Amino acid sequence: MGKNATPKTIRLADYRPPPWTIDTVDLCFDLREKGTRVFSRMTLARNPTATERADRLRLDGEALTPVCIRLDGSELHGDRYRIDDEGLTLFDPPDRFVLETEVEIAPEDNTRLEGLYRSGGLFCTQCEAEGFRRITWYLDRPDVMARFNVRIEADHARYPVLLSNGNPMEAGELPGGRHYAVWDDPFPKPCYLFALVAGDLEHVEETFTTASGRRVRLRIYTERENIDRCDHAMRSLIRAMRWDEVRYGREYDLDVFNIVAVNDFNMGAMENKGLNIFNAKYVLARPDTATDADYQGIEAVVAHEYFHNWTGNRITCRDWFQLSLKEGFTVYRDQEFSADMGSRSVKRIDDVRVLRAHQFAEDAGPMAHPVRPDHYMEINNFYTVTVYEKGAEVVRMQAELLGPETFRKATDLYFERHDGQAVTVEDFVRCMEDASGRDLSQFMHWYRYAGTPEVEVTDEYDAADRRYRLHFRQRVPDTPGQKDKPPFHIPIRVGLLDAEGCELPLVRADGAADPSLVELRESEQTVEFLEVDEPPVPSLLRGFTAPVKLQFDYSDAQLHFLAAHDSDGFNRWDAAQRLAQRMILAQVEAGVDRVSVPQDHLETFRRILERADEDPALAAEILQLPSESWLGDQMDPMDVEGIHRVREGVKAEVGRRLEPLLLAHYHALDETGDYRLDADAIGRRALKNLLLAYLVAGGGEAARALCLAQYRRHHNMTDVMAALALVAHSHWPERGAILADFAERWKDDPLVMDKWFSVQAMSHREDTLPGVQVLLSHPSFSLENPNRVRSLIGAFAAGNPLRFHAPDGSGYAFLVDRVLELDAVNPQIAARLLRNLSRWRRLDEGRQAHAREQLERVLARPGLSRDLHEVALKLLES
Ligand code: 7MF
Ligand code: ZN
Repeated sequence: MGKNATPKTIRLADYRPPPWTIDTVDLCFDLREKGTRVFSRMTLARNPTATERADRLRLDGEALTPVCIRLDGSELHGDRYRIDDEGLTLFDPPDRFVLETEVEIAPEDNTRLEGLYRSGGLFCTQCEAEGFRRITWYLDRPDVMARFNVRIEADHARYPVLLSNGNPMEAGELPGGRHYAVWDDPFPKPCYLFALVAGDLEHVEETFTTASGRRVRLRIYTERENIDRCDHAMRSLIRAMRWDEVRYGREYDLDVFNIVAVNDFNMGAMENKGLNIFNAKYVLARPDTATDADYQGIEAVVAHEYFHNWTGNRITCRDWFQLSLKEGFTVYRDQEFSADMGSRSVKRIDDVRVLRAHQFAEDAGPMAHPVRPDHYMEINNFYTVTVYEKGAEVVRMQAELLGPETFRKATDLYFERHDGQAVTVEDFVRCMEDASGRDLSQFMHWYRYAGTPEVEVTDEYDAADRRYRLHFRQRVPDTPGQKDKPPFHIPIRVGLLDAEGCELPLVRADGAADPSLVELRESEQTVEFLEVDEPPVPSLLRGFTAPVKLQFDYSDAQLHFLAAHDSDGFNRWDAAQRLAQRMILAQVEAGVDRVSVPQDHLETFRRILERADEDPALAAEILQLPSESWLGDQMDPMDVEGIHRVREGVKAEVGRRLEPLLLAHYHALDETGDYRLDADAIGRRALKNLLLAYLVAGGGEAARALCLAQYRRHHNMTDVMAALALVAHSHWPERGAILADFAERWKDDPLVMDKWFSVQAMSHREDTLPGVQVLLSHPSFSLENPNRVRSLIGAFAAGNPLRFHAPDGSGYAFLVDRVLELDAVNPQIAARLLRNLSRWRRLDEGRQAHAREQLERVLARPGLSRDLHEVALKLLES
C-alpha cells in the first residue's frame, strides 16, 4: 500500500458525534506561485453532546508543511502535540480555546485536484468530500459546522479576482503589487463547502430579485476568451432560482451568487456556499461549440448545484454515509426542474435509460451497495449512480406515495425542522411520515439493501364476473454481503387499455383511494379491478414509478399495441424497447447469418415516424435501438460481437427498407435557418440525426452525400457531431480529411477537441485502439486533465464495447496501462476509470481470463492509492 498505509474500513455503526465543535474559523491565504501559506484561527470547544470525554483533539491534515502552532496565543511546545501523515493531535487541550496554525502547501504540484490547486493561471479548490484537510488542519467531517471568514492575498496583476464563500466584505491594496479581499459567510457550514478562487477572470452579471424582494447579484466568471459562452448558464440559473421558489418555497439567502468555470476539474461541478465551481464543460456553450445535449447538461447541472443551497448546504449530511440525503434529493429536484423546462416523458426516458444501463448494472455487480452504504474504505468511490440516481428514485417514490400536496408539506417540514443541521436519511423520511401520517418503516429497505427488485406480473380476466386481476410477485436478489432480503414497499402505477387503445376506468376491489397506484408490500400480492367489460392490455409501471425490473409476458402484438397507443409516453417507449431487444437478442442467440427485420416492426417504425410531428423528441427516443451495453447485460455471457453485428444489421435493414421514407422525413426535419434551442427544435434535430444514422447504415450513396454535406455546412454543433460520428465509423475516403478539418478549426478549444477525441475512440473500425494509442501523444491530450482522460480513454472503455472487449484482451491491457499511470497523477480519476471493468464476470471465459490478469496486475502494483486499491480489490473479490 505504500504511503497510504493499510486501508481502513469506515463503518456507519461506528458513528459518534464530534468530540469538539468549531464556532468560527478565520482563514488567511497568502497565495504564491511557490510557498503558498494558510493561516487558520479557530475557536474550539468541547461538544456538550459528545458521548465520551476526549483527552486529546485529533485534527485531519494531509500534505501540510507545519510552520507554527499556537494555543490561546502561545506557541505550543513540541510535547503538547504530534504530527503524522494524516493529521495533528493535541494532548490535553482546555475545554475551550483558540487554535492558530500556519502551514505551507503546494497547489502548484497538486495534480489530484483535491484541496487547493492550480488550473491554468487560476488558483481554485475542491473540498468535497475530504479535500479540506489538504488545505489546513481541521475536523474534516460534515457534522462540524462553523462560521467562516476568509481573507485572500495575492499578486494584483495576475490574480485580480479573489473569491470565496458568502458575502464580499472589503478589499484593498497591499505593498509589493499585492492586494487582498475579505469574504464572510454568515451561514455555519461544514468545511467540504469551503471554496476559494483567484485569477484573471472576466464575468457576466445579472440581478435576481427573490420572491420576498431581496436583490441578489449573480455572476459567472470565466477566462476572457469564453465570455461569450456564458449566457445559457446564466439563463439556466435564473430559471432554477425561480423554480425553487415556486415549487419548494426556497429562496436564495446571500447578497451574491457566483459561479466559476474551471478547465481542470474532477467532476461535473460543486455546490460550495455562494461560490459554485464548475467544470467548464457545464458552463460554456455557443451553438457552434456545444450540442443540444451539452445545453441540456448545463441547464441540469447549474440547477443541481443551485438546488444544493437548500438540500445539502442549509441542511447538510451528518456523515458521508448519508451522501444520498443531499444527492438523491437534489438529483430528484434537478430531474423535475428539467422535466418542467422541456418534455416530461422525454426527460423521464433519458433518466431511466441511464438508471437501467448504469445503476442496474452496478446493483448486479461486485460494486453493488445500498443507497446508504454502511461501510467504505474511500468515500470518493461512493459517488456512484446508486447513491445519485437510485437515491433520486427513492425520493421520487416517496413523492409518488404521498402525492404532490402532501409531499410539498413534507419538504416544507423538512426545511423548517432541520434548517442549519447535519442530519440523516431517517430524519428526512420521518418528515415524510409526520406530514402524511403514513408508516414508511418498510420503505426504509430501499436505503438499506442493495440489489434491483424483480417484479413478476401475471394477469387473469374473469368475463362472467367482469373482474380483472393482476398478480404480483417480488424478489430482491442477493448482493455482496446481503442475502435473503425482506419484501420492499413498491409503488407501481398502472393503467388498463381497451381494444381501441382507450383508457378503461379503474375500479379497485380494495377501494384504494388512488386506483391507478398499486402499493406492493408482500412477496406475493393480488390486485383486483371491477366492472371490466373486456380483457384489457395492462400498462404497467407507468412513468417508471419504481426502480425495479418488471416482467410481464406480453405478446409481440401487445407490445406493438402499447408502443402505438399507450397514453403514457414512457411506456410507449418502453414497449418499443422491449420489442427491439427481443428482435435483436433472438437473432444473436440464433447466430443468424443474414439479419432481418420483421414486417410489423417496420410498420410500427413507419407509424411512429408519421406521427412524429406531435413530439419529435419522443419519436426519436422510441425509434432508437437499445444500446450494445444494455443488450449485453441481458445475456449471460454477453456476446459482444454478435450483438454488434445484429444491431448494426438491423439498422442497415431499416435504412434500406425504409430509405425513401427516411429521406423524406430527413429533409422535412432539416432546418437551415436560424438556430433555435426550444424543445421542438431540439427534438427535430434529434430525430433528423437518428434518421441520418439509419440511412448511412443502409449504405446508400445518397445518405453518404447527405452526411458529408451536413458536416460541411457547419450549421450547429449538434448536426456537425452527428455527421462526424458517422464519418468516424466509416471507411469513406473523405474520413481523414474531415477529421483533420475539424481538428484544425478547433485545435485551440479544449472542450470541442474532447468531442473529436471521443468520436475516434468510439469508432467501430478495427484500427480504433491503435488510433487511440496515437492520440495519447496528440498536443491537445493530457493525462492531467480529467476531461481529456474521459473523452479519450473513458470514451473508448465505456462507449466502445466492440473494441474495448477485443478477444485478445488488448483493450483491457490498454485501460490498465493508463489506470496505473494515472494513479500517480489523480487517484480519483484512475479509480473511476478502472470501474469500466466491473462487469468482467459477465464475459465469456477467454475475456474473463484477460480481465482477471489485468486486475491482478493493478492489485500487485506497490504504492497503489486507497481509491484504486478499493476498486481493484472489490472487482477481484467478486
Ligand atoms: C448533476 O453532486 C448530477 C450529479 C459532488 C460531485 C456534483 O453537486 C455534486 C457534488 C459527482 C458526480 C455527479 C455530480 C456531482 C459530483 C452531479 C452533478 C450534476 N456535490 Br462526484
Ligand atoms: Zn450534487
